[in-house]
Parts: sequence; structure tokens; C-alpha cells
Amino acid sequence: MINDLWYKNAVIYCLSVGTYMDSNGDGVGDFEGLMRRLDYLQGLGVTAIWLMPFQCSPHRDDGYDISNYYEVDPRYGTLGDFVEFTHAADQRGIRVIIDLVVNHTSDQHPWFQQARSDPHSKYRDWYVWAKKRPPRSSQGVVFPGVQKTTWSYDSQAREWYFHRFYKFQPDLNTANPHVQAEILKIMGFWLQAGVSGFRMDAVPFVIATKGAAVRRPAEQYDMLRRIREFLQWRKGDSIILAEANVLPKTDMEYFGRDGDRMHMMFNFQVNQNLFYALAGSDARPLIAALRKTRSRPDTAQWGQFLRNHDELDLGRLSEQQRAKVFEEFGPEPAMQLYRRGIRRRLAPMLAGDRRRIELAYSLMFTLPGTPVIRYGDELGMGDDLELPERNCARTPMQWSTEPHAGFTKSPKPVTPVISSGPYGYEHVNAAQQRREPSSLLNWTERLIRMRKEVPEIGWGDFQVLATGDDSVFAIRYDWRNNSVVFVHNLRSTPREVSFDVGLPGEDAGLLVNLLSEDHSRASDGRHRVLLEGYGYRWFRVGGLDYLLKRSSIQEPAKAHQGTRRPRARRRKA
Ligand code: TEU
Repeated sequence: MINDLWYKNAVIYCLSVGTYMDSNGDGVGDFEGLMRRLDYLQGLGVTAIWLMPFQCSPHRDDGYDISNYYEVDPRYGTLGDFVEFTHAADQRGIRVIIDLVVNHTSDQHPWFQQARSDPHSKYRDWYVWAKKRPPRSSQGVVFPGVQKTTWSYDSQAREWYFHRFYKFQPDLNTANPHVQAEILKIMGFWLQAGVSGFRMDAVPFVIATKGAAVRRPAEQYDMLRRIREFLQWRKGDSIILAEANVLPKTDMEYFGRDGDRMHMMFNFQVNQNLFYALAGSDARPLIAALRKTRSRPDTAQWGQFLRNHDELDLGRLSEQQRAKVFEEFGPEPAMQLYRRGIRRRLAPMLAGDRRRIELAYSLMFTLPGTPVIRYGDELGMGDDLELPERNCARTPMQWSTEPHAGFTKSPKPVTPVISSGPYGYEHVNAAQQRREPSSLLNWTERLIRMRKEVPEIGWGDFQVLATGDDSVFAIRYDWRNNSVVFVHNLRSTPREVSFDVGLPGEDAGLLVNLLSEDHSRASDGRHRVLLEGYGYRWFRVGGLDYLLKRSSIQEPAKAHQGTRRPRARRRKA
């Protein structure tokens, strides 16, 4: 048995169907179009797709305001198209997970419409009401600068309703057992339509106590276990990937001490500190974040990412640290958002510097967990800061040099394609990069292929290696009789470092480079590696006969001495 839990070592690609590929010429991407691009995704090597919301919606928050959980928004196709799509993905060995947005609905949802118009409706208690304007209603807004309050007056209901996000997204009363039952029903429905799980939106808010009397919302973690149980019963290999931007001290509450809650969580702690580390060319904050998020049950996994469809949220950094990241990656006010983040895409943040983009990607692929790529980042796509809020980084996929980047035949795509400047589709597109052997696309494809051959990252235990240089980050993973080492230079100038891989025996004397011919032999037990500016190395410890040495179980007695045994992670908080 090598890899029984698919998500422990997956490569996840997130996309939104409306901006991927339009097959019918109406200017909006659809499932038929996405299906035609599955071969591209298979070629890239991703093993799972995370689909942003595609259900019926008035689209005031890019689909995160759902008005019918059981239908595909007609602009994207039909339920039939959706099932054709999950089937076609399955045929290519690609799993599909979808967003589960159940903290709130759209205010256009029939549940809310009935709740507001009839106090005796069974749906009234599906939302969160107050007769008087609750105190502290201006606190706890998620979109500061755009959103003013978390309670709004509804003139039909003649009461105030709670909304953690925008005004048009009334919160569901998730403590109501009927609402909880409905959430499970929604999950059951989409599992039946062929998905392998859910990226669960805004989890801390879903499980928080809500109401006018609530001073400090408390998380009801039991809800997570019930969701997990349902999922496992209905489809044993389906998962939840939780969006929970929480402090490390509560991570285990989300995973469950016995691995009985969320299968995966995005590692926001590492994400923010990774950008801080890149900004200062200093690996220490990254190392600290990795240590803080080390504990997790064996069956749980981190989702490691660089950028997603939201702003790069730096809210967990100190003001000074955040200022440093702003200065380096988003100095202009137009690049920043909600007083805490940067709304740009990855490539422009890194000034289009290919070396630095590779460095960032190489880090993401080799951090403990499963990498999650944002569509278009494999091409180095840019952003359009003319578009409001987070829309700047949600422009259509750039396929070719055809009009509108080959995204649509319509003269009016729903969101404009980036068509000028260095990131315009004439310069940045999949068709050209496919032909160019050294393109970012082909580089990413090779990296993904190699990443899939290094299960040690997803399954193993890690050890940070001392390099004597804060700008060079070295990490080793051990799993089933094999070890791998990754070295990254966060600085723009060359660095020479020497390190001890920390393993006994002859094998430790040889590091085989997995990406080039430049191997390393130790002298006096130390490896000396000269890294170019922003350089990186992927090494296997010992020879390339590692597959002959791999054990089919983790053998405690044979595990490398001198390293920590895979921790008793479960016991540790
Ligand atoms: O975001 C939820 C969410 O909690 C984030 O906005 C988070 O608060 C922020 O990054 C701080 O960590 C999700 C979606 O990703 C976003 O696009 C939606 O607008 C939002 O939910 C509302 O559904």
C-alpha cells in the first residue's frame, strides 16, 4: 500500500467554470467548455480540480451567494452537463471537489424570501434575526472598507438579520437542526452527482454561535464530526478541505484529535509567513509557521497554496510584518484590499521574475501537504487592477493569441480578458507556452510530475536542516526507508551553504539531484551547495535505487536514527 488516502498527496487545481472556457459563445465559461479542456489538465498532471461555486446565484459575490443549492446556474449549463463533466474527469483520473457555501445564502434564495415575508414560515428560523439593532453591529465585518455592518434591517420582516459577509448574504442559522440536515442533504446530492468532496467555505463562521446576544462567537466543533460521519458513510473516499483561517492553537480542533473532523485545511499560517519570508529573504518566519502547524493526525493533510481567488490575506501578521509584505509585493493602495491583504496575482506580485516565481512554486510544491494551484498561475497570468475588489485576479483563462485569448467567440466576455501590457494574452497564453520547452507551463508540468514521484512530502515527517544562513531554507522528509531534501535560496544573490542531512550511514553522503545532473557528495559529512539567486534544489538522499529500498510499511525499528520518529501526533494538541 502506498497511497490510500488520495488527498494526502494530490495536486489540486482551482478554477471557476465561468472564466475557464466558453463553448457556446455567450461570453461565459461553461461545463461543456471545461470538459473540452480536461485533456489540458490531465497533461498538466493535476489530480483534482476544486471548482468554485457554480450553482444558481445572482452573482453579487462571484457565486458565493447561492439562490438554489440543487441546480447548476443556467449560464454554465445543466445538471446533465455537470454529471458529464464529473464523469469525463473521472475517466481521466481527475477528482472533482466543489465549494460548499453554507454559512449564508443569497438574499434571493426562496428560503430567505419566505423567512422575511412570513414570520410563521418554517424558514424564519433558518436565519438569524433581532428585533432591535444589536449592539456591536459594526464589529466583525469580513470586508472592511466595503462592508459596514454585520446586521441589516429588513423592511419586509421588520427585523434585523445577521450577515457575516455582504448585506446580500444573510447567515444561515446553522445551529438549527433543520439547517444542519439540509447541509447534509446538499452534500449527499452532489456526491451522487460524482464529486469527491468539498472545499468548505468559511468554516469558523459556519460553526460559530450566531445571534444578537452573542458577544464572542464560540465554535461548535461537534458539527464538524457530524459532517465527517455523513460524508464517510455516503462515500468513503470523499473529503472536506476546510477554509479556516485560524490560529495554530485551534488546528487540532478542526482536524479532530482522532482525525475525526476535517480531512484537510488550507494552511493560512504558512501562506502568510511564506510571503513574509519571501519579502524579507529570510526563512525564519516560514520555519516558525511550519513548526507551529506541524501537529496533525496522520490522516489529515494541509493544503499549501500561494494565491487563491481572494486577496492574499495578511491579517495574521503583525502590522510591521504586513507593512514589509505590502512594500515588497503590493506597494500601491490599489494593490491592497480590506486593509489586510494584496489582491494581485502571483506573477505581477513577483515582478514577473521567472526565477522568483519558480522559487515560490518550488516551495509550495515541497512544503508539508498537498499543493493547491490557482488556474492561470501555471502560465504566470497577471491581474487587471481596474476591476473592483477581488475581481482583478479572476479574469478569463488565457488559452491562445486568438481574440479574447481563445476563451470565447463572443465579442463581450463577462469579465474582460487581460489584453494589454506584459501580461496580455498575446504574450501570456497556453498555446505558445506549450510549444516553448522552457516555458513556465512546461516547467510546472515537469515539477508536478516530479512532485508526484515524491510521496515522502505528503506522507513523511519533516525536519528543518540548519544551513547557517537565514536566507537558505533546507528541509528533509523521511518516509518508509527513504529521505528527500529540498533547499531554497530566498535571496536574489547566490549563496553557498553547507549542511549535514542528519542521517547516519553511507546514503547520507550522496544527494541525487532530481531536476538536473548537479548531484552533491558530502565531504566530512557535510554537503556544500552553491545556489544561484532564488535557486532551489530537489534531492534524494542516497541513490536512485530508492524504490528498491522503499518499505511497504513504516518500520519503526529501521527508521533513521537521529531523527524524530513520526510523532505521536494524535496525542499532541
Ligand atoms: O471567503 C470566506 C472567508 O472567510 C474569507 O473572506 C476570509 O474571511 C478572509 O480571507 C480572511 O481569512 C469565502 C470565499 O473564499 C470568498 O470568495 C467569499 O466572498 C466569501 O467566502 C463569502 O462567501
